Amino acid sequence: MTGYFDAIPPILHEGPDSTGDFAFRHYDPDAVVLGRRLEDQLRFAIAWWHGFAWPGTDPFGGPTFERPWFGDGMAQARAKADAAFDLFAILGVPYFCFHDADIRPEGRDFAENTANLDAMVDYIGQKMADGGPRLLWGTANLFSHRRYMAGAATNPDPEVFAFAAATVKTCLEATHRLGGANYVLWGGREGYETLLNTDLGRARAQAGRFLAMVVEHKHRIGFPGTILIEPKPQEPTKHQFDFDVATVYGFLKDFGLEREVKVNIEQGHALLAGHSFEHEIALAASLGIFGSIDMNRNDVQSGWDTDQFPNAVPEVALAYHEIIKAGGFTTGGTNFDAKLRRQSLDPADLVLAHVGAMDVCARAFRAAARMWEDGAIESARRDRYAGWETADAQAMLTSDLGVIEAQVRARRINPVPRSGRQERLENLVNRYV
Ligand code: XUL
Ligand code: CO
Repeated sequence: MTGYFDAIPPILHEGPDSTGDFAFRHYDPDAVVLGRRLEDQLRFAIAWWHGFAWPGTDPFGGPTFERPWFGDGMAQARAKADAAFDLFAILGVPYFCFHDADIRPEGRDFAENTANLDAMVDYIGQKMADGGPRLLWGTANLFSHRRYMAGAATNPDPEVFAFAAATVKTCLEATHRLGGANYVLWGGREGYETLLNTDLGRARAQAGRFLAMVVEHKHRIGFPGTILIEPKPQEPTKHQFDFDVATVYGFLKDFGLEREVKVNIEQGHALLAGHSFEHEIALAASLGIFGSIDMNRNDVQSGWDTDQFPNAVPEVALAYHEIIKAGGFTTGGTNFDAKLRRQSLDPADLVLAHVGAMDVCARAFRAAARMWEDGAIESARRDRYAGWETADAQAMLTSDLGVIEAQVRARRINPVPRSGRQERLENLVNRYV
């Protein structure tokens, strides 16, 4: 132990009546829900970048956090990893996620970046071997360094494309070495600020080839995990190419990658795209590309990505209901891509943010599971589409407009509108959450 979280005990499940702050009320990892342990259903992961690398800056102010591991050297990177594994142990989370830039110091060039990364992967690998948590996903930070200001794969400069491709190769290999379950690509700068200096078609083709090369390399090295794209409509770039799940699916189809790549859906990104979280999950599942989730929430009034810890059980329950319907997680999980508010300075704040989020998710998952087991929503959905189960309705889908017109005339079809029963269904959900 580093001593940073010294005053804080391991968090245990004490049940809903517990009065302590440092306790789970709803998250009992060993409780069996829908035939699996809750830990295996939810597959919680902690995000290295928000928890340990982010210093509390905002567009108007500098760092507010003073973590003892802040600094540029390898010793600081190791101290950061030590603190991270202390937090993982206190919370008992089964997974973590990282970008290369979160775990290693920035080097002067590609060779130094890679050497730093390799050394930190060795260090983290040893800590994992001691019974620590596993890696849900690794990724490359292709958006913070100034070389990426005009994009990585989509950059007008082929040397930036090369640097990014070489970097992803090293990060995919690092993820493989650590036994990662997935590899994520979030294209934060893969888009543009102004069309006046942008060749859209060329940039999109570069991104398609880049992704295909990542998939080819995955197979070359035998990485068994899933490649995931994380959609987001804007921020930091004004127009991002991976706008939402539907856009990503069109992109994957275009480059023949729809069976190779799935999506990591983030709650805040869904809202920025004008969708609900559950819409994005349900759509991805129906297209066969649902992979994993980044669990957070946005401030509903602010209109940007505030990455707050989840705290609304009804919202989270609807998201998990769609995940349960999709058959649950396979390689994916629930990654807390969420950060503290910048006034939350204490080590305890970092612990309690995760305790609350894990409890909200557990409570929501249990509610969603009850809703699923009772068939509350699903049977109402089935009833609404029951007309399509008849032979006539099915036959219509393989006929043509002329045949259908003849039937409308012969059978004097004259549809009678039926209630969508939205309020009744909302009342029903409220009985569970
Ligand atoms: C940014 C975001 C990223 C990705 C990984 O909004 O969500 O942290 O999750 O690059
Ligand atoms: Co994210």
